[in-house]
Amino acid sequence: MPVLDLGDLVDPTKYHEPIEISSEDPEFLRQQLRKMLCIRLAEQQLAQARKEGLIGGPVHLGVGQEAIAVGVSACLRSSDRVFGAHRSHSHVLALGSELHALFAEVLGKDTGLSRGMGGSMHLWDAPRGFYGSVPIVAGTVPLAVGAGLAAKLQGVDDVGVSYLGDGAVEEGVVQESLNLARVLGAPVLFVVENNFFSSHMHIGLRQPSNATARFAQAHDIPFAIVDGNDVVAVYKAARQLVEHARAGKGPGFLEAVTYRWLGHVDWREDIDVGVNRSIEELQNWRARDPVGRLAAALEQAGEWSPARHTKVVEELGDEIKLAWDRAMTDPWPKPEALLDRVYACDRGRQ
Ligand SMILES: Cc1ncc(C[n+]2csc(CCOP(=O)(O)OP(=O)(O)O)c2C)c(N)n1
Ligand SMILES: [Mg+2]
Repeated sequence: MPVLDLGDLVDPTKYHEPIEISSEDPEFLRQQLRKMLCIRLAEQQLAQARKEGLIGGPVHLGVGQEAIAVGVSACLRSSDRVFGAHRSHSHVLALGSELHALFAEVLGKDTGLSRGMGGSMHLWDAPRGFYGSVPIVAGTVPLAVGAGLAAKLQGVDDVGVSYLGDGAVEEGVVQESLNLARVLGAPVLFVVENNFFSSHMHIGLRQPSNATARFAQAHDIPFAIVDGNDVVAVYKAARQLVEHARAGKGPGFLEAVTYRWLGHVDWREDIDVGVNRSIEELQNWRARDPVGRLAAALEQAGEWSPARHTKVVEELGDEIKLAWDRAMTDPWPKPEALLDRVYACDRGRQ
């Protein structure tokens, strides 16, 4: 059998055209566009603030990858159990977390998602279905399997969701998680955001194939490979796999091919340090913009306009400014919170 491969999805000169939207309701698509724009602008705010030295810890930004979290979240409900990792701002915002609570967390403030105890890489918003992100690569993957299995044992049709990167797939625990999920029939969706890089190393130097879905194939888990910069493609594929899991048929695996416009961490583009990462490649990926391609498709269908786009960007800009300014003036956690919350975050929020 030939080794699975991503085909022309890896060619950054392709897929620049407007996405195919005829199957979806325009109002739904406008909501998806607004969400992607909100995530983009929020992360650009974080990039700028980090550059200005206003944020103490590192921030891993996913600018350019917004369609994945937005498309997947459109298939989820707040009783599902979602887990992320070091690059998870989009995951929480797509589930509906407040901008202010995210910003406050990144700043280490008492009002943050993890009450200022975690920063950018330790997010938590269980009321909206987000059970946590941690910087240990692949650390939350088995937790998502456990959470999905718990739903099954509880007799509810909620699902676990594990966002992970192409680098994370190389951790042994991911193979164990895939195997366990399949053998126990755990309702869990593995979502690989394949942006080709693990820190600065390209997948071509790490793996014999660029397709991580071959691990799903090896574990007999149904999978889909999609253009991760096409929110409709992500949504449709995720919906099918989530429905499969909710119906008690076991796990699914979605490989979404994408690219991060910024470097591994913080605001720089890292075109000078990345192996195989050139300015030409970056420019081509910028042209495969998930936001621009949906906006263009809606415009072609007469459902969007440049004036409307500008208005939404302005509205979101105001929302972001308000949330940021509030987070900046919020209080720090009190020192005793260290003993109270770090090992009992749930209790702290009750
Ligand atoms: C167990 C572990 N090993 C190494 C690291 C250092 N590290 C942080 S992020 C990262 C790359 C992860 O790549 P990927 O999973 O593809 O996610 P991406 O950064 O591309 O979103 C590495 C190696 C870590 N945090 N944890
Ligand atoms: Mg990666």
